[in-house]
Amino acid sequence: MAAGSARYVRYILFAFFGLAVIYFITNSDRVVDTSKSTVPGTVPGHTSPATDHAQSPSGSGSGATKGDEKTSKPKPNHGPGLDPADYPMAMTPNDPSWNDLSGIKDGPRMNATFVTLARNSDIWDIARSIRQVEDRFNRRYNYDWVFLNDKPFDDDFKRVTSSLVSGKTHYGEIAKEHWSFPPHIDQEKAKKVREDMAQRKIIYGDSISYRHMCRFESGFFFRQPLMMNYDYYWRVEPSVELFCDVHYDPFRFMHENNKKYSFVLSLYEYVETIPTLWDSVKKFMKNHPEHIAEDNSMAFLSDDGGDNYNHCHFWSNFEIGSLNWLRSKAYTDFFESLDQDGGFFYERWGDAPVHSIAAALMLKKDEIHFFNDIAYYHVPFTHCPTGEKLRADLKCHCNPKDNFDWKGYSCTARYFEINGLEKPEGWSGQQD
Ligand SMILES: Nc1nc2c(ncn2[C@@H]2O[C@H](COP(=O)(O)OP(=O)(O)O)[C@@H](O)[C@H]2O)c(=O)[nH]1
Ligand SMILES: [Mg+2]
Repeated sequence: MAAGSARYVRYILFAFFGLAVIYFITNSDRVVDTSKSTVPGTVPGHTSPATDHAQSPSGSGSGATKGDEKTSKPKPNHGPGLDPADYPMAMTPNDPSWNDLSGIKDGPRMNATFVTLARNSDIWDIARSIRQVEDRFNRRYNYDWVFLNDKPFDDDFKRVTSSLVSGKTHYGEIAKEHWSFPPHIDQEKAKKVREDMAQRKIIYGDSISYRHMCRFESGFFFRQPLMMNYDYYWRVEPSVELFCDVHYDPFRFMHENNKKYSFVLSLYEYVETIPTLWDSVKKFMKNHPEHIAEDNSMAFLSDDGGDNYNHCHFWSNFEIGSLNWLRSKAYTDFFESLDQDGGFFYERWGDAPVHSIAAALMLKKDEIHFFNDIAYYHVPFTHCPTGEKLRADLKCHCNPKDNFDWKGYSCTARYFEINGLEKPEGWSGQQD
């Protein structure tokens, strides 16, 4: 009897010990999980916005968060260094894994980042843009995002943007010499131009900051310290919209197809803002014939073999491009030559014609890409793919009637023609 009850006591003790061990394991796990979200405004896998000025463009393997390790789920198989051949991209609905839009996408990542130039006051307008880019693409890829400003970003801006971006966020303040008048500019002459443009009601004609912005985007964003270790960028502005799912990685598409510059909208530039830009370009072409590509897109820019500029340009508020190309001697020689001529201040040269002319003259035709499947809006123009099936496949929410591509003021038809490309289904009904 005594031996029997001792046995029961032993069973009870074993059971109690077992329960205690289980309780301890579960509880300690919860403590670790909670601790990763104790820094306000941060998300697992992000650096704290208050301290994050470090450079760690990792090609974004950052989807593997602590949480994944603790719950011992299989680690997402993505990041730099994986063999692309093992992870073919789904480019059409017929390709396997086309419909796999949940979770983090397996496969290689490019050394790439989103980049946004913004003021603190742009916070809610850029929040809208980020949310759409994340929902339509980046939540599955977790690429980094670099924010640049001529003033320090405030904590609100950092907190809100970091909470929305799925990759790492970095915040950079632009050096004075990249956001000011170069010494050779005659201040009196530049002032008179602004006054005259104000009278003629030319958009942003009297603005100094807009001119610094255009010069910065033309010549300096790609050589900011935070951008130096990346190979590709995707420019995102406040208040833009993405209307369709992006099923594949456009950075990887650029890399694998040797594309250096891309666009979704093109149009004619306001003549009043660039009266002498083409003269400067012709001077550059004469001084640097070595930088002009043989199979270039001069026919996109000029209807008379280069004598006159037809004002066509790619709209640079959307760009996915190669940073190494912008940092090349060809592009930097081009920018330096234009900058010396002073038109960023004596006129109001925009970064869109500057990038576009450079791409059209110094890249081979097939290094420039039109992303028909990235549907996009920046006031006041929309790129919405023609072709009902494509829009349904991509779950687009744009009104096809808003598509600007085939209207008279767009240059996209010209791009198609000079490249011998077949226009997409439904284009001919959209010409007016
Ligand atoms: N930090 C900073 N960003 C600016 C300034 N002016 C314009 N930007 C940014 O530069 C980009 C182009 O400016 P935006 O006002 O959109 O010009 P628009 O698209 O040509 O009408 C946007 O990303 C703006 O947030 C400025 O003075 N400071
Ligand atoms: Mg804009």
